[in-house]
Amino acid sequence: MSSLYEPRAEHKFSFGLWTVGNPGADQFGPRVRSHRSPVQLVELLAEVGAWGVNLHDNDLVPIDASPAQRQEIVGEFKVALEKHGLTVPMATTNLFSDPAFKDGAFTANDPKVRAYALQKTMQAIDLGVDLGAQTYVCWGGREGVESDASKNPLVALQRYRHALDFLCSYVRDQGYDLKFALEAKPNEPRSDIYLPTTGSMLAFIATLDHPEMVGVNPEVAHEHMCGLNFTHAVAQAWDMGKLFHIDLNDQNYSRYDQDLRFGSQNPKAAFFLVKFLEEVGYSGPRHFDAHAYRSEDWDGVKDFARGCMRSYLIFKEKARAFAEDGEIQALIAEVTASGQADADLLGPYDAERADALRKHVFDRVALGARGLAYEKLDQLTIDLLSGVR
Ligand code: GCO
Ligand code: MN
Ligand code: MN
Repeated sequence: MSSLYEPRAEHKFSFGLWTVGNPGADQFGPRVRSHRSPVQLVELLAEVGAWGVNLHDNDLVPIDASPAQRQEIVGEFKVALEKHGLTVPMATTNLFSDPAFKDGAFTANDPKVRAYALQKTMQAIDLGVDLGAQTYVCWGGREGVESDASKNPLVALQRYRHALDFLCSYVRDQGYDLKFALEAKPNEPRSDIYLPTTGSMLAFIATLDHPEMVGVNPEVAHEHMCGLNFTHAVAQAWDMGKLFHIDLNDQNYSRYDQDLRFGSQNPKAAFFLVKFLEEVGYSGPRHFDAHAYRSEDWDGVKDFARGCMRSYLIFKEKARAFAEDGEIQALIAEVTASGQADADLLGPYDAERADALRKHVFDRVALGARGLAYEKLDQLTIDLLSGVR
């Protein structure tokens, strides 16, 4: 095994406590793995070579812990982080497990639930900042409905906006160095979740009081669940300067929420994603929001975590090979080649150029007849990815 594929701190690989700590319960059966404490999970992550560990408030501090218990738990956790050299780049709030949130949190119909959700999030922000987090993820797991009879979608959006405006102001007031990253998901656990795609989140951010404090945390599985191209969503977020964080995993298109090991299901899509992130110079955490198959014991969980990071690094190396492959690059250069005439026609708008363009005579038939060799290009990509090239 080459050291090229060994995780290092500079790669910024992180996992949530809830990912490697997932005990393997599903809708049809109970947990299959024993409980591991946050401190044990930090040890596990250090052993596999991760850089960061993320958490929901209640992954670390039980929801009914007393202030003294909270202090003790957080203290022990900090000691473990220090001992193993792990960092907490991101934190978030569990606004979906407790029955109080069965109708959502920020968008719940009951105003007391909405107020409680804000209180819980402020406390979780304090905890995250105390642990060093600079990104705060908001995933609206139960911000949705089974029936539109229960909630007006416009009112729900207004409530959502109020919550985010409130929390941004709170962070500003406290002087915290913290940005929010909104995570879209189309469904699960609700039938329909509000703001279902990264594109919806990006549009919503523009309506907030402090849009500069808010970006997105796109997740592979969430866009794939609704059949979308994840890399395209990430590209749009990047283009807008809003790619604050990313959740990497994998997912069969249109199935239930699977949280598979990164790159395991759709390696070609994972390759183009990694290629994109590396080529634009994304410098944030590479967070794996996935979990091991239910078939696994704790050794299997380590195999899962190592596999996520290894595949990322394999695709990173393949992206380099793609960029340096003469035949591949020649094909790309051929279809994108432009002469002076194209440059003249495609410059920025001015009246003269518009006039020239109106008068220009195109050989439309020749344009349509030209073969683009994308079959060849894609097969070369497959050859490259499968290691025969
Ligand atoms: C999911 C989500 C969550 C969130 C997490 C952080 O599908 O359950 O991806 O794992 O990312 O709650 O906000
Ligand atoms: Mn998810
Ligand atoms: Mn996620």
